[in-house]
Amino acid sequence: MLIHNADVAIVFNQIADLLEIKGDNPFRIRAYRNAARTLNALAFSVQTMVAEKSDLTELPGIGIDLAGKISEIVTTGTCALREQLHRQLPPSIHELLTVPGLGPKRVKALYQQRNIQTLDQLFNSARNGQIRNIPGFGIRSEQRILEAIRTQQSKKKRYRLDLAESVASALLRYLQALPDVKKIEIAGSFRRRQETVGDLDIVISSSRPSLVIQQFIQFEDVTQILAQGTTRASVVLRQGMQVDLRVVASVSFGAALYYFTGSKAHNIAVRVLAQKRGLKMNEYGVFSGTQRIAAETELAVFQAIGLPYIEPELRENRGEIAAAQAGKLPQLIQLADLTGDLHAHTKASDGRNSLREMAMEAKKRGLSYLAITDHSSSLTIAHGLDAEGLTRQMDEIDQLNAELGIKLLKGCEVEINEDGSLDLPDNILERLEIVVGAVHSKFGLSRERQTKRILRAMDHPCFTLLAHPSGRLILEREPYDVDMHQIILHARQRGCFLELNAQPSRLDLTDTHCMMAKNEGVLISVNSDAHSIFDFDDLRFGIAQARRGWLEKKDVLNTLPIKQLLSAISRP
Ligand code: DGT
Ligand code: CA
Ligand code: CA
Repeated sequence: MLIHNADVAIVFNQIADLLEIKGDNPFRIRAYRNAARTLNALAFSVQTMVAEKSDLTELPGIGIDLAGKISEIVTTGTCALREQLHRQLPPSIHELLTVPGLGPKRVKALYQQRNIQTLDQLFNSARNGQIRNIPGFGIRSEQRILEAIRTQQSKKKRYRLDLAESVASALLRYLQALPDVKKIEIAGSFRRRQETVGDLDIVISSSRPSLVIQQFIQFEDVTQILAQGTTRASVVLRQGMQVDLRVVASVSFGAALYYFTGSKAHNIAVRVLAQKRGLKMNEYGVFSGTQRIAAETELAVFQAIGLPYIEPELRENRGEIAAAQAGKLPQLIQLADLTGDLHAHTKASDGRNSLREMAMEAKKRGLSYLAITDHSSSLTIAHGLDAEGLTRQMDEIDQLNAELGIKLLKGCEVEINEDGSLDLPDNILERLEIVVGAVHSKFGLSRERQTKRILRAMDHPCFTLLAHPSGRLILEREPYDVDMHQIILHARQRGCFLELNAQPSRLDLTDTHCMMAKNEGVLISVNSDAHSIFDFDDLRFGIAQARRGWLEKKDVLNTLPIKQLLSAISRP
């Protein structure tokens, strides 16, 4: 795991904040802050120093204790002291630190004098005039807090990608039908296929921009016009989502599309690169002096600054620019690369279609195998199958396999019990071709116990792959606390696999964990987790997420032809 000096500095500043809120010794707090500053200013990597066993105490302001903390952080990725402090304070206290103008001193006063622990409590107290009398605060700072929380909340509202898609589609159809709209593309996080989007950014080319703007704001779902000019407008739709529109001339469509696709961090890094080549770039093009040398297509823009085309999903400034320069961009996986799907349900548990219907649909979509993985019995809300039910289903699969022309694999989505054991007897597990282990209970275990639980489940010789490894539901439920790096390393050691669940409410693994698995050489299975024949549609969301995680065809288990797949998942 690559850990930068800045990462260590962040941990030290967090520790200093937490110590300060607790009212710890000011000298100790200052030592952490100074150490963070030292680390940020350092020209060489402390992780390398630790690896080379250099003496960290030779760095200014770093004593034996801090040196120990640094090596702890660069080797484990975390710090026991920080976790301990987190446990001693309310878990939501860090929310308060995100409010502009609230540092640890003020958070300490709010917490200790008014017992304010969450943003909601802060907001309500401020609204009720209960902040102004705390020493160090006044009516003005009370108002500033209210304003800051309001803007933070309006900024924070995000939408799941699939919901954004459904909102966008009607608007897109309306705009595409306008005679003055030449090219149109939704840019921003939507085009980068981020799992959630804050707003939609639409780029249009037209020779009559103000007319297009007029028509845009007349769209039936527009409920509020935030801004309107001759080439741009921002509106709010009935569903609450903001849409920013830019209308440009055809000659600069590529430059505008590139700019508004972002991400901002990517744009900034690319602009620096252009500057190094003596070029200027913005949403109107790439310029050499006053001469525009590229703008019409994205590809032309990339070429003008000496780069190959970089796919939108990669544009997050996570190394894609260096990879592009080195000719080492990944050949990203595509939906058509999938040869099968290793996680699907039928009416036998909580699915809506029969085994035959699911099989026929998967075949229709060009898949050559489908694992049937209904729930095991302890998941009663999903009417899980017991040993007898599974045996019946296996017989049915044998019959269909002889008839349908798509290979059905005998599987089960097996509950991982709290102690890491699996929820089916061994003699049944041994008869299954694929065992998809899943956590659906006890989300609140400590990081250590939750990680142990999953590692132990993977130790079972029949375990094939870990379903939705983090358990999160996007914008609804946080992931449970686990050490994903350790899980990935264990998967490699055990020869098992991790799922990228394609449901747009899950998209679990996350993009960065996909990247981590790839770097550690663990294959990912992009699965629909279909509960009806329509859910195979979700595979494209899974593929988008996989692409954001830099995955190539070779990194994905279910791109293998059936024969190789069976040998990859077979038990030793
Ligand atoms: P979102 O809407 O929060 O999901 O994320 P984005 O990436 O769609 O961000 P948004 O809507 O604020 O802006 C769209 C794109 O415009 C962004 O990805 C990059 C570009 N952009 C916006 N602000 C800046 C800026 O200050 N500098 C640069 N270089 N690009 C920017
Ligand atoms: Ca956006
Ligand atoms: Ca925007």
